[in-house]
Amino acid sequence: MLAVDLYEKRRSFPAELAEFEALIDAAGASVIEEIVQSRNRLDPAFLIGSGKAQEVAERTAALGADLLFVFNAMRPRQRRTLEKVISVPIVDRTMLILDVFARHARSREGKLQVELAQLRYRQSNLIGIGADLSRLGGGIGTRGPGETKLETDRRRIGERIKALSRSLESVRRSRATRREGDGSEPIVALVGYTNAGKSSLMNRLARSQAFVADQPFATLDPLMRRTYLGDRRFIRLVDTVGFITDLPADLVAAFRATLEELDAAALLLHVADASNPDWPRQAASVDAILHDLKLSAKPRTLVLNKCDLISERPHAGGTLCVSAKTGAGIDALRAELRERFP
Ligand SMILES: Nc1nc2c(ncn2[C@@H]2O[C@H](COP(=O)(O)OP(=O)(O)OP(=O)(O)O)[C@@H](O)[C@H]2O)c(=O)[nH]1
Ligand SMILES: [Mg+2]
Repeated sequence: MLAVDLYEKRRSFPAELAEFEALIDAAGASVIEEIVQSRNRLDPAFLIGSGKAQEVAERTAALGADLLFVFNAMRPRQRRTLEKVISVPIVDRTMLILDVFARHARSREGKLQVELAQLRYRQSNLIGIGADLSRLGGGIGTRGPGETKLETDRRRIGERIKALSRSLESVRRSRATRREGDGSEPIVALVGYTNAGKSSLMNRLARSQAFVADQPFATLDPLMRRTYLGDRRFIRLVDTVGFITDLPADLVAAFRATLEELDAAALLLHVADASNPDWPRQAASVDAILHDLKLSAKPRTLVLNKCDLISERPHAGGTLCVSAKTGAGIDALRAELRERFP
């Protein structure tokens, strides 16, 4: 794994690096060596400078690594020069995130969306595609032998993108009709950083059995459950895909339809993991993504979760502090929701 620390003041390098490793983990790979270089800026050609690139190439070969994960975003040019030096496939953060999504997609729509995002990313970054991606290098962001046939690959990618877009369209039409039959109770959507505990909170509030796991992007497909708030009041609660800093644009575009569930929501419950010291940065990322999705105007309530893990309440006046795990604060959350929807 290769990372360049650019000393960016508004970001936390250690937190983002840990997050990157969690993604690698969720993709089913493990890091055998971490190469971190500190620089003021990225090298325009090699990302890390040609001498260092050579060193990394030797290290990957000596360690017998299957892949090189690169933490920083690369321009196509930087990727190509690095690829010439490094003999193993190079996987960047976007490819890694797309890979985790691909592993976790269950619904037909989810699978189509991820594949579409992967192909678009490959297309715009001139990454070749092998005959069968999943067979190569353990299936993680692999580039495959198709690399040398970039031209035919591009044509094939273009055709596949068209076919996928058509299939997605028909899946979506049937979903839209399904939604029409739903009741008139207000929709409340759980949004937030990945792994914050949205699905756990959903399970606690709606007595549902959504999949919960201590890894990024456990949830991909939205889940809606009618939820009783007490006092004969109901809402429809929606669990959604988690966000992450610099969520790849191709992914946001591909998941736009799924995220449309958020458009229909009367309230967004922003769930943050209070036990993570990095939660304010994560919450800011969520806000930025909601802004990009044109959802800033939606009523929003911040809910700090995992409060069982912290001894001191964070200084965020009036914010709800709950634990999906122990149930602490859940009654107060229900009461707040009842007040919102009289
Ligand atoms: N201690 C503690 N752990 C929690 C709490 N809520 C969730 N967790 C744990 O946090 C991890 C992530 O929980 P999820 O509910 O899957 O989180 P999520 O926000 O749905 O995550 P994604 O769907 O992956 O974006 C799991 O290991 C949960 O058991 C909580 O209140 N306290
Ligand atoms: Mg989830």
